[in-house]
Amino acid sequence: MDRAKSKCRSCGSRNLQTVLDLGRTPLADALLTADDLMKPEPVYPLEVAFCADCSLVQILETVPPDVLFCRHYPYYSSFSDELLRHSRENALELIDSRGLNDKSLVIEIASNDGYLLKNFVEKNIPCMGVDPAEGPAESAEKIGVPTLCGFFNHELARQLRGVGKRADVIIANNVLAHVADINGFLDGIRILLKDGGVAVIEVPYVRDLVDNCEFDTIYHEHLCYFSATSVDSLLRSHSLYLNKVKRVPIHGGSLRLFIGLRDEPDETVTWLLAEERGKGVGEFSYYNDFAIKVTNIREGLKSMLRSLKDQGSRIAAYGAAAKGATLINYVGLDNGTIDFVVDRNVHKQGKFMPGKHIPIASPEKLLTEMPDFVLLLAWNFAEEIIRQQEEYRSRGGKFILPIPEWKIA
Ligand code: DWN
Repeated sequence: MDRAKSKCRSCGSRNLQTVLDLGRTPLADALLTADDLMKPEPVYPLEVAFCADCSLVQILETVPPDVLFCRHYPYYSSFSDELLRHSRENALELIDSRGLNDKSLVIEIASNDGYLLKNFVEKNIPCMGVDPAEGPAESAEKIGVPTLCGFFNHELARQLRGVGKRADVIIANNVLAHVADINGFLDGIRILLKDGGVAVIEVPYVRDLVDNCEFDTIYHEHLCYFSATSVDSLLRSHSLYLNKVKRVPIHGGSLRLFIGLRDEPDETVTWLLAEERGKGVGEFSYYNDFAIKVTNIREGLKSMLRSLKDQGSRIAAYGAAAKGATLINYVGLDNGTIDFVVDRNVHKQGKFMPGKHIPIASPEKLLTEMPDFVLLLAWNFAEEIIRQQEEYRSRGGKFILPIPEWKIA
């Protein structure tokens, strides 16, 4: 989709200005089997634009959701201890602050493998998950999390309300940014939320993306990159209101949005909106030099890795993450530079990275092969992963963190 024909996903404006163009890239979570390597691999434009009217940063291309979140969607939330801890903290805080009990109803949209709702099941609080990816949904059911395998939208919300379901709490983490029909999605939240209920939604924060050059978190699943300014405007157009907001470090920096049916913003909202105005987050100039910084990161990483290879070093990577696919494809790291990628998600092992077809193995391979360096593609979990790999490091192995500037850890 070229920019001239595109309309803002939130406000419909055509006043879109390109922030960064990562070219035509494969789908970040479309890991390949050995058989797939012989077949043509679909690639799609990955261009990021800023809407001058509502400040929403967004990609222009919309890949059909059933292509992105298909049967073999490989992302399972439970492979990160930090994400499990972060999610449990969120759940227990909600149970306490909202006084949830066996008469309440919690609905999570994009509930994945039950990683978060299991905390409500444990406390006998009625809950249900909604997720279109069959694998994770089956995993959730296996641990006792009732899960409806499908996409959440306005129609599903109407059906649920029609059978008397109204939620005290709706949770939707890392999904609002993924939704093509964002307007139908938010209308669905409005009709499903009980009066006095709260929707708690986490989205990657565009300021962390820009300030820390997290360009690799740009891929086709992430249609929108929110600021408090852009999300406040989007919510208001659906009679939903941002009443509290919290910056959280997960996934490279996110916003946790507390949304209600009444317009009652607290000081966290007024303060963050004012701070964003001060920083110019609602102006194109804030994003102006992002593309230049990203190009510099690419060139710096490429030449550093090339010099390591010239010295005879062997390099692997850790994390068959979606962000890892964006990085290796944009920087141009193929199996001539990266020998293999390791990941503890068993659904990814034995497959190949999109685009560069680097093989994915289990983390044990770091000790059997002892590469000199490991490029940490899952840098957002650096502490957890490096702590696990003490043995590899004690034998002299070194990690390379790729952004915002590469460094050896
Ligand atoms: O928005 C999304 C984010 C939340 O998750 C999804 N659309 C896709 C996905 O993005 P990602 O793949 O970049 O997410 P992660 O969770 O940063 O990926 C980390 C990868 O590293 C996973 O494949 C799991 C793996 N891992 C591991 O092998 N050992 C992770 C940890 C913590 C570990 O110890």
